[in-house]
Amino acid sequence: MYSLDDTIAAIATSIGQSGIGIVKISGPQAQAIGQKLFRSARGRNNLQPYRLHYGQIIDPTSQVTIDEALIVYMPRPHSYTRQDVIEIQAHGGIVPLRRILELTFSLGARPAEAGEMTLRAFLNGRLDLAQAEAVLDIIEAKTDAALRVATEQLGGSLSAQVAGVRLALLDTLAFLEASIDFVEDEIPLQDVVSPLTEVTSHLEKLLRNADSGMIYRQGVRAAIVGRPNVGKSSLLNALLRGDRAIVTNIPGTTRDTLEETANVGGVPVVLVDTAGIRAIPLDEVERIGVERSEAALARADIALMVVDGSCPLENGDWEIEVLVRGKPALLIINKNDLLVTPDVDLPADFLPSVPRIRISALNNEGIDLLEAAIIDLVMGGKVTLADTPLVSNPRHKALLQRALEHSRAAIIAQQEGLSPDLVSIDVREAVEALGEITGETVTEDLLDTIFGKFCIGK
Ligand SMILES: Nc1nc2c(ncn2[C@@H]2O[C@H](COP(=O)(O)OP(=O)(O)OP(=O)(O)O)[C@@H](O)[C@H]2O)c(=O)[nH]1
Ligand SMILES: [Mg+2]
Repeated sequence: MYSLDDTIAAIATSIGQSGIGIVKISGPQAQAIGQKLFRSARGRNNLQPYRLHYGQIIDPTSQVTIDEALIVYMPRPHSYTRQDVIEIQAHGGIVPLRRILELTFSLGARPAEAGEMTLRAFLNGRLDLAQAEAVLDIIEAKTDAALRVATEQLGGSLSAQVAGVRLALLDTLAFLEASIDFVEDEIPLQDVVSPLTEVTSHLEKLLRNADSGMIYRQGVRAAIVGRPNVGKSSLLNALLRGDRAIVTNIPGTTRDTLEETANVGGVPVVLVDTAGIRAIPLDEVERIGVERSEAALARADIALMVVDGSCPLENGDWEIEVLVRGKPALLIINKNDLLVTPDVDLPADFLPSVPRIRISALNNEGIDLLEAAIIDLVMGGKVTLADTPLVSNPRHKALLQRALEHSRAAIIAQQEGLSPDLVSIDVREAVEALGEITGETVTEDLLDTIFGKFCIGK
């Protein structure tokens, strides 16, 4: 079992060179340790709660000064972990921060494990599990939209909905269990089907938004494919609004795949620029590059297929078309600026029913339309950052689905007139699945997996 009795310490800021860095101590001995290694500039060493004290960090045995620092003492329960917490703001170099951390160890703290501060916040009831997971999502957010989804989850929007549904299920469960033990006329009859139906429609509503939520949180991979020289690297640069990839008029410029994350309407899109695919590569390097392009296409969630709109399709385009078929894709007709007869359409059987967007990567024309088309493609036309909280975590989605399946099974069992103990089995399963989202029912293994993904010091 986890221990909350010992005192843990860690560097809470990232390791490197920065203006300041923070060492954080949490646990019963935090205040004593803070007191021992701090010497106030005003000569008073008494750490008053929630006040920023200015002074020096000193090695208590040698009296050597380690750094100039600010220190704050946050007594329990009004701290991140709901334990006594000391935060030391020192200069953000590796050496001073390590020295301060080692001092805390010599005074009785032990190194915090990854995510252990947040784990303590969870174990002490300050955050539920979904909120704790949101902390990591905030740290890892790659776009404003991802950040918004995560802060809402940290604020408890998802937890509140899950708790509400779980409560309704518990109510039904209580009735079912009571009817197992008593004959029917001893307890007031209660409708089972309609509250369960309400539960299923609530869960369906939450699940409806899960895919877009996960896309905001995790992003998508998009492979940019096409013949040599059609403008794939130019497109990558246009979407990144920068000069990331080398662009030349020599076919075969890009020889290896290149990845960059672009913010497309709030969705983190990992763009993979690939070597132009041609059936007979010039040399060994290009042959390997082409293999990598095909592998990148296979791994991607969506394909952005680029063709040169200033000339008719070539055999090479058709060869790539075969590789793209069946994948969610956009057909990007580039070099629109060179178009002599702009409305000559490509054959309808070239990537049939794939949306076509004309752009000029060179002049940045049509890039906003392309971005809208990418969003449409990955969100399936339904972009939702609206009222229902966005389920953005695959773990939550799987548990909501499990709860939904068991709720549906319980409705069927009830309608078929099965005995209350049989109906209650499914209701209980649904309750447990929801409890795993917020952490009422969790195993130590699950907590290890979740908090193991955090950084040390968080
Ligand atoms: N006129 C015009 N030229 C373009 C456009 N997009 C790209 N080009 C030019 O086409 C040439 C090839 O562009 P790249 O972006 O390197 O093409 P690529 O598909 O990455 O080529 P490889 O890496 O060789 O497969 C360069 O000379 C670009 O300036 C466009 O929209 N209009
Ligand atoms: Mg290129």
